[in-house]
Amino acid sequence: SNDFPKGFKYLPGYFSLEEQKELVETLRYLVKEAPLFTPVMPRTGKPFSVRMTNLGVLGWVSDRNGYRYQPQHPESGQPWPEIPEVLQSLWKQVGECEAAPEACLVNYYAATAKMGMHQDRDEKTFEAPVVSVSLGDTAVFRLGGVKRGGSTQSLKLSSGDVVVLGGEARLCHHGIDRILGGSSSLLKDGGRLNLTLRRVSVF
Ligand code: MD3
Ligand code: FE
Repeated sequence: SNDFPKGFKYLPGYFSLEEQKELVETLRYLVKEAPLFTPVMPRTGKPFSVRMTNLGVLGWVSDRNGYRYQPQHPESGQPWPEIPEVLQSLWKQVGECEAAPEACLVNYYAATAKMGMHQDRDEKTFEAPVVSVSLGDTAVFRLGGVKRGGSTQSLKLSSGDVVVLGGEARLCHHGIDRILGGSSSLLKDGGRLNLTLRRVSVF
């Protein structure tokens, strides 16, 4: 169907093109400080096709030992850079959460990258929403239910779109089926950036 789960808010075109360009410039600087790394699956060590980094006091990592949040970059050992003001402000405006975000996971998708269906369950609280920002090439996003194996729907996420995953939607299965390579010229080398702002600790 075309109905979103309760707590799923889709805000297409939330950021103007000028705002997107400014955000990309900010991210270019921050990603120099905390370079993208290639996470690997727990136990198997199979690499993700998505590259990642984080901003904030905690960042999500995956390595042979498991998934977890940690305060430092896994390769440099340095603390993650702070979450920039524009994203703190976004969280205040759409996050419906008293507490500040602790983590901003930055996912970079080359045109061939994808992300399998999963739930986000590594946080200590599911009370706070996840707020997602898409930049660059359009993604074909798949949204399922809280239980795995149920019906799913597909939605295109374009540059400047914001999605808020609160309430029931917070624990819905989701993934990225494919990237529409060349659909945006925002990123000089193509591909897609997705930012997810999160609360990790109980507040
Ligand atoms: C629905 N990221 O980082 S963003 C992730 O485009 C992740 O990079 C995808 O899945 C991406 O974990 C999807 C939209 C999104 C983010 C979190 C969700 C949808 C969600 C959490 C629960 C339900
Ligand atoms: Fe996710």
